[in-house]
Amino acid sequence: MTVIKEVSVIGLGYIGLPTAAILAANGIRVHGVDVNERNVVAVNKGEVPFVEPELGDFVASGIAAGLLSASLDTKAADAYILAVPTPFNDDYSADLSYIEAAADGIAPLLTGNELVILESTSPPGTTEHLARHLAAARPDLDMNQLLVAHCPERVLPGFVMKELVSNDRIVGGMTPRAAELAKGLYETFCEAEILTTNAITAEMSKLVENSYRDVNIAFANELSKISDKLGINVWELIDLANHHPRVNILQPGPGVGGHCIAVDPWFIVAAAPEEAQLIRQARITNDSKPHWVITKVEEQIAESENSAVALLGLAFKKNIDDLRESPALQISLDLAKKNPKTRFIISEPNVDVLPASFATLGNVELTSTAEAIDQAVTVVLLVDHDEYSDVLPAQLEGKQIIDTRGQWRAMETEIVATPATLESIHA
Ligand code: SAJ
Repeated sequence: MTVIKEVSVIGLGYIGLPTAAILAANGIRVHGVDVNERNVVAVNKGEVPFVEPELGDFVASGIAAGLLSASLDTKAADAYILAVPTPFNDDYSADLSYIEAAADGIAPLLTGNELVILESTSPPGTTEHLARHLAAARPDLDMNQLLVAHCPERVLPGFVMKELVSNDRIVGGMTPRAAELAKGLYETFCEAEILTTNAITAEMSKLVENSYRDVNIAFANELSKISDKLGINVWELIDLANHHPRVNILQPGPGVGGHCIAVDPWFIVAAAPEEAQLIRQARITNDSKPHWVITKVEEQIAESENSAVALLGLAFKKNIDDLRESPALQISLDLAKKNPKTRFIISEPNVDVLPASFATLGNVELTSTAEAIDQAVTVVLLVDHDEYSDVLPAQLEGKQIIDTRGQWRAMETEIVATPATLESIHA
């Protein structure tokens, strides 16, 4: 096989559906496959079952052109792309069951010479595991004929349709021929550089990128604890240090959230537990930050008993509605459970209702930012949503402030100069 005309994409989520749609936009016939019937029905109607700018137009055009379709079962094609989840188990090893299930759907359709690409973020050795799984299911096929490659996604949610085209890609093949064929497929829509390597190096490159960020955020989070102990303003400290031409410290916060940076480093730790000391410690340091913030808030609660606390933000990072692995959510939930006599007034501009995990808690409510601040004695800023930049110094006067993101750092000098009541804890 040299020219790929038909592709089956397994998993129509945040990565699979954009990939399917952009392939269709470039003239390839694409079958999307998903276990969730709701997703299949939506895609066949030209709709997108989640929020991602520009994706709707691509899906609608693909369906209208007859180049994109979706189904619950896998359809035969020249190439298969797996974009299914790889969550981790309780012991931090990866759960490969979604990959295996996708492979089981592909195996009976293989005739030999097809290309199979794994896009899911995976521990080192997973592409080989996939190849062996397919070979075991089809002993009648020559294992050397199976063309299996790994091409990790690197796109940032919210910018997926642009970054699919503009980001460099890494393609790792089980064989050089598999890598070259996969490169040719991505060249149909990717305008940036496509670099080829072997499968395990491609797997590690993705994990290393996210671990690099995790380790650097852990450094910033450790600095915030040290600075708090020594009475230093950590935001000023980092700003000053970053004036050095070769220093670029990231920003501390209430912890690291999302389904990538808080997860991927564990795959490296599981693969090389003795060697991955720094990477493991970064995970521990970042995971300890929510508890540290909770302690700070509880110190304030103890000082002003039974008074209301405003919690600003629940999302895992600014200006999104994604609550997965969110430290802000964890902090809010734990505080409300541990302090039943305290009233917690939550603001989250990007959601309309509190998640179900709050349902049994009578001391929590969701309201507007202005109202939450107005009714609180202690104000805890957990996410740096743009909306919180509009808060005026006058609204915070007389309140205890815990700004875990440093979003109000500039305002602080203005406030601190006037009422002695405002105390900032630099998280
Ligand atoms: N964070 C900080 N301080 C910082 C930067 C981030 O506390 O200075 C926190 C954020 O608030 C958030 C978490 O880290 O809780 C992760 O946010 P992020 O914006 O750093 O990354 P993600 O998880 O949205 O996306 C990452 C990206 N990877 C890298 O930047 C190396 C993206 O390119 C990947 O495609 C994505 O992971 C993925 O899917 O793996």
